[in-house]
Amino acid sequence: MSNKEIKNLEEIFNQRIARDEKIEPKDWMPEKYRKTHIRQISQHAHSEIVGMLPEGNWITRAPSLRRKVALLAKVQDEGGHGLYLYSAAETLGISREEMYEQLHTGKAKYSSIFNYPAVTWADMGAIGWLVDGAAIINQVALTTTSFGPYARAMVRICKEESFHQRQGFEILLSLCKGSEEQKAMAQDSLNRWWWPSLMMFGPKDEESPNTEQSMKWKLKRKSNDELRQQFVNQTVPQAKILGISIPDPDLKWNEEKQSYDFGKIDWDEFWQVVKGHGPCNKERMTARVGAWNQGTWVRDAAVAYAEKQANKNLNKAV
Ligand code: FAQ
Repeated sequence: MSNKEIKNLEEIFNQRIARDEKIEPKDWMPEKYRKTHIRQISQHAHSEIVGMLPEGNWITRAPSLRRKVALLAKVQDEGGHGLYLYSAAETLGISREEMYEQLHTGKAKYSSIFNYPAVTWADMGAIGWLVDGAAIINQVALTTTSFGPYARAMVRICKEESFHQRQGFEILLSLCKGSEEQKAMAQDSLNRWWWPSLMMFGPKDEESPNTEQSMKWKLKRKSNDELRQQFVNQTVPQAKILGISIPDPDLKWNEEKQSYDFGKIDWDEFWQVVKGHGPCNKERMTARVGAWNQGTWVRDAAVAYAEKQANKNLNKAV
C-alpha cells in the first residue's frame, strides 16, 4: 500500500473516531492502535486472572456458607472477565498462547494491586470495596472506549463488578458493627489497602507515557488522575458509613474544588511493585506458571478429543 493510501485510510479512521463510531476487528486501523489495544486489553485480562489468587486463597476459610458461596461466585466471575478480555484481544490478531507466554515471562504487566497479600478475612471486604470499587470507576469509563469488543466486554464486566463491590462493602459493614477486634481488623485492612488502591489508576498524568495517545483514540476516556480523584471522592463518604478512618492525614474536603485533597502517593513503592519487587510478585507468578504447567495434560486431552471428534465427523461425511 502506498503512503498516500495509508494516509487516506488514517484520515477515514480518525473521522470515525471523532464521530464516536466503534472500530471493529476487521476494520482498517493504524498498527499502533492495534498494538496499544493488545497491550492494554491483555494486561487487563492478566490482572483479572492473577487477581483471582488473593481471594481464591480465602474460599476455604470463609466464615459461613453464605460468605463462601458469594466469594466463590466472585472469584469465578473474575476468571470469566479474564476470558472475555483474552477473546477481545485475540480479535486483534494475537493468540492466547502468546499472551500467556508474555505474562509468564514477565514481558506483560498486570495490576500492581494483586502483588499485595490478603492476610485476614477483612481483606476480602477491602478487596471488594476498594479494589473492585477502583476497577469499576476505571471500567465504566471503558464501556464507551472506541474498540467495539473491548467496550462490549466492559458493559458486562461492570455489572458483575458492582456486585463484587457491594459484597466487599457488606463484609466490612458486618465487621464494623461487630466486636472491637472485628472493627480493628477492618481498620487494619483499610490501612493496608488504601494506598495500593490509589496506585491502581497508574502513574500521575504527567508521568503517564500512554495517556495522551490513548485519549486521542478514545481508548481512555479519562486520565489516571481524573479517575483517581473520582475514586477518592466516592470512597471517603463510604468509609464514614463504615466508621473507619482513611489512613491519610492530608485528606481534606476542598470547598472550592468540591473535591477531596489527598496526600502524596509513594510512587517509588508503585514502581518497585510494577517492576516485580512487590511483596507477592514471585508468589503470584509461581502460581500462574505452575497452573499452566500442571494443565498441560488437560489441554492435550482437549486437543486429542477435538481431533477424534473431527475425524468421526469426517468419516460420517464420506
Ligand atoms: N499496575 O502510561 P500509563 C480489577 C503501567 S482489574 C501495573 O498510565 P496506561 C478487577 C502501564 O501498563 C485491574 N502496571 O499506562 C478485579 C504502563 O506500562 P506499559 C486492572 C501499571 O495503560 C478486582 C506504564 O505503567 N485494570 O482490578 C499500573 O495508559 C478484584 C505507564 O502507565 C485494568 O487493567 C498498575 N496499576 O494506563 C480482579 C483496566 N498502572 O504497558 C480481581 C484497563 C500503570 O507501557 C479482584 N487498563 N501501569 O509497559 C487501564 O485503564 C490502563 O491500562 C491503566 C494504565 C489506567 C491501568
